[in-house]
Amino acid sequence: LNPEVDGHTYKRQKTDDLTSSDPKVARRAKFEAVFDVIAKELLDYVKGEGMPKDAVEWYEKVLYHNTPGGKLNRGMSVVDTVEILKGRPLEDEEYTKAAILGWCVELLQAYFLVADDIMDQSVTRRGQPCWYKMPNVGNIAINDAFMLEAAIYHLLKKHFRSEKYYVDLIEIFLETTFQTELGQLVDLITAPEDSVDLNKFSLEKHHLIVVYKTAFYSFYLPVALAMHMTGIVDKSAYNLALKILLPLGEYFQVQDDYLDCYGKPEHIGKIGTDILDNKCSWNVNTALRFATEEQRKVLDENYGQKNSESEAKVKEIFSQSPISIPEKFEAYEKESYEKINGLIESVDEEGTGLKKEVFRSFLAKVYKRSK
Ligand code: GPP
Ligand code: MG
Ligand code: MG
Ligand code: MG
Repeated sequence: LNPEVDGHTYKRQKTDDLTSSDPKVARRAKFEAVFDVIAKELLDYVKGEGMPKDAVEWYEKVLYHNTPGGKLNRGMSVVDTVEILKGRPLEDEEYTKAAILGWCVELLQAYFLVADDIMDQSVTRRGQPCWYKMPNVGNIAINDAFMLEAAIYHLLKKHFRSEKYYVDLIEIFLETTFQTELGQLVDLITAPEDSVDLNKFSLEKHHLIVVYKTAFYSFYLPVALAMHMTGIVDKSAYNLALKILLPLGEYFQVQDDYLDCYGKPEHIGKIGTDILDNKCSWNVNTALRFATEEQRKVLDENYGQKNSESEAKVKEIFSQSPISIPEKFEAYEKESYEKINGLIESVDEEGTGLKKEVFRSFLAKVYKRSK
């Protein structure tokens, strides 16, 4: 594989990371190494179909610009969950299969993000320009997003066709995609560009949006895939997983909303657009709940206006008492952590074949995250 296409270098693991004495570095490098394998399979297929060299190179860039390079929490959680459920280290072949499913989740995420950045008119992602903002990309990014999604089903067929749970994998990817698109729909129509009406927002609406646009694909999907792989068939086990993972996903998206305003772009890798985009985010809903009459007036006049002066005025109101978003967020974070831990403690391990550790490890990955 060519790490450098058109002068664009990809952040790739160094081969010595695989033997790093830091277990985190080594684990990530091992997972990233599987991406090179599946990218090669996809590119070989495209070549085999007789596609011209520039098309193969284009797809290579699409895959590498958009799929690795994030935190990889979702993808690596598939591997972690399989390992926890099996209760032992994985054999090579088991590891590779779990990692391929993990990369399918990352491809789904890549597909969503390429499309989401166009819809949200975002500028940067993971410290680089958004894909549609890259030279010569533009609207081709729409087709590129579709091709990132298509890769999932190509890989599932190639690697899982003969497994009993093959149909379950396809169904859960399709259903989760639909759920995410529903969440995205509500996110978008609640944030029209030309008519700002803060009365349309509520924390209930926010709850619906974030569960659908984020929690199903980011939290339930990785764990459910691992459950299918380890032979869990009991419906009640999947329902129990949902009961914990949807609140965890909601907490995660509230963090995302908070960081959109309060995270440093250099640190979170993206420039927040929620205020400019008139989004029904946790910040504005919380602000509406506590705002004085004067503060409400400033919000009505400036939220969702496409200019940085208005955005700055909204940010100023967010930080003022009695709104004080940072303080409210800290309290929310503590409360969510306790609530989710309570849910985890109530898991019946014997009855369901699930393990508390699955949820504990996922919670630990996101609790108090700053990016
Ligand atoms: C996160 O919203 C939600 C998604 C990335 C799902 C998109 C779904 C599609 C069907 C395209 P966000 O806009 O807050 O994410 P970010 O802050 O990372 O842009
Ligand atoms: Mg969005
Ligand atoms: Mg976005
Ligand atoms: Mg966001």
